[in-house]
Amino acid sequence: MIKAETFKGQNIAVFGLGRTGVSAALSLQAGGAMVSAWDDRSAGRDEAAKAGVSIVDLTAADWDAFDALVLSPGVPDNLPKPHWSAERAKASNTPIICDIEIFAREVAARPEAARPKIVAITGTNGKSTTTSLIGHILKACGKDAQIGGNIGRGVLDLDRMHAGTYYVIELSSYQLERTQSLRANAAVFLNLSPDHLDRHGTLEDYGLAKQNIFANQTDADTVVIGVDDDYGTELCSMLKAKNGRRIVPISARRSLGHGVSVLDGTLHSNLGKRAMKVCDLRKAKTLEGLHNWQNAAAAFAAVQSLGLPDKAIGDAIQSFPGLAHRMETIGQVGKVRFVNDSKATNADAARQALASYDNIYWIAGGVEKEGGITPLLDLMPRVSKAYLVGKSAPKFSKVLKKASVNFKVSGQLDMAVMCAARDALQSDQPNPIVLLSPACASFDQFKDFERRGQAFRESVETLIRLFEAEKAKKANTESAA
Ligand code: UMA
Repeated sequence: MIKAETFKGQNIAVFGLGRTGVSAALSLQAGGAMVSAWDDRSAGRDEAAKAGVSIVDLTAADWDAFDALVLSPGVPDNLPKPHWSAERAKASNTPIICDIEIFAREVAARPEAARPKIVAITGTNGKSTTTSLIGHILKACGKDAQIGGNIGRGVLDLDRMHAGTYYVIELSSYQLERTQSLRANAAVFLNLSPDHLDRHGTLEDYGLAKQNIFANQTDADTVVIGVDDDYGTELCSMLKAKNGRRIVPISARRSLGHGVSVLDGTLHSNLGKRAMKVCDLRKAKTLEGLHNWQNAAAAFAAVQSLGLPDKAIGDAIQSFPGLAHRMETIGQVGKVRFVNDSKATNADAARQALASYDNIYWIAGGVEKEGGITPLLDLMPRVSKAYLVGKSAPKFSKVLKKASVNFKVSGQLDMAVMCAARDALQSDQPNPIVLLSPACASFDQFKDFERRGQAFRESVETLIRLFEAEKAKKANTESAA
């Protein structure tokens, strides 16, 4: 755990006692702050109390006494409707921050020579793969890499910092909009497409929240920026015009005069005096598809800027074991492969998986994002049948019906897995894929996409056990006969 010593003696309200709130409260308490923590759910409060968090009823607290409110990223302070704790904070002029801001202040408080290195990653899609890949490369090169933020462990839950630590932090717009002090040695901005608009209102404001990742960078620091979408191209030009730091464009679609690009599967670095081939990404089986090639280019550019050697980075990219919940093969029943892409919480992310396979038995739905699944209709020839789950089912049914796509409303995920597996097994198609790639958030049925992916995994594992038991029974009967 990182002790938040910069808040020593301060009176801090912490609202939301999920992963962020509990780790922030414990870190602040360990650093000597007076913490008053609360959650709307009594179960959340009870669990946090058991972990040692100081629970105080914030509905009845004197908000003028607080120096800051640490508000969990999933709790809105403005759109779609400010949470009551945010309203109380605003009314008493209490600054609203998040755990990333606390972390950033801890880093900034250390003498320059004792500071860890920070690699921060944002973008609408690809953040988690890029974050994990960067962590993997650093570890493979013998560095003490700590991976967290919007992925896995909350940032204050990571191991204590020292000068040799590399913190690789995935950052969501929810976190970045409450972060002012972060200085990233390498900041990666992958792409931007409509997402989380209920919270940010417009694409412009969503993008501006994400641009906080560059705040406080100096000319010793690096910006890595994806230029395969218009937003990234414009942002790159704007940052270049501003100057003041190294800017490395990356692309999986075109050659770049200066930057890192992937051409026909080969990763090229054009950063030094001459262009060089780094590695053949077609050999990296966990990094299939153009989107993953862009992630690999981003990871290369980020760690290269920290002084790691090109050859070692290339070797490490090829040994990347892949990411859970992202086009992750869970197992096989007969000819049917089951792929968990629960991380695909919007249409853009689901497009990547749908474009990678044929004969798809597609499980989709949940809390729909702007545009729903309409942008995916061009990929429907690859879908043999869709299985709709969650809140979006009635709307998605209409879209699929109009597009003459074969579908069924399954409601719950386990039911969808069962029906999709049965249909895929009974089909006469070669290598069918049961794909969970929801194109939706999970919050109507699960706590987050990770629990949704876990539930998919459990359903598939149950099916595999049943299938194996059935096979063994058949073999026994046959040998007895
Ligand atoms: N709560 C209330 N009242 C409310 C709303 C929430 O009391 O009106 C409480 C809940 O009871 C719960 C807590 O707030 O106890 C949940 O807070 P949270 O939603 O911020 O969840 P955390 O567990 O703190 O997880 C957050 C991130 N979640 C979100 O941003 C929604 C996690 O990202 C992140 O891994 C974690 O912090 C650690 O940093 C998840 C995510 O889905 C993976 N992120 C979104 C995405 O990637 O699209 C942004």
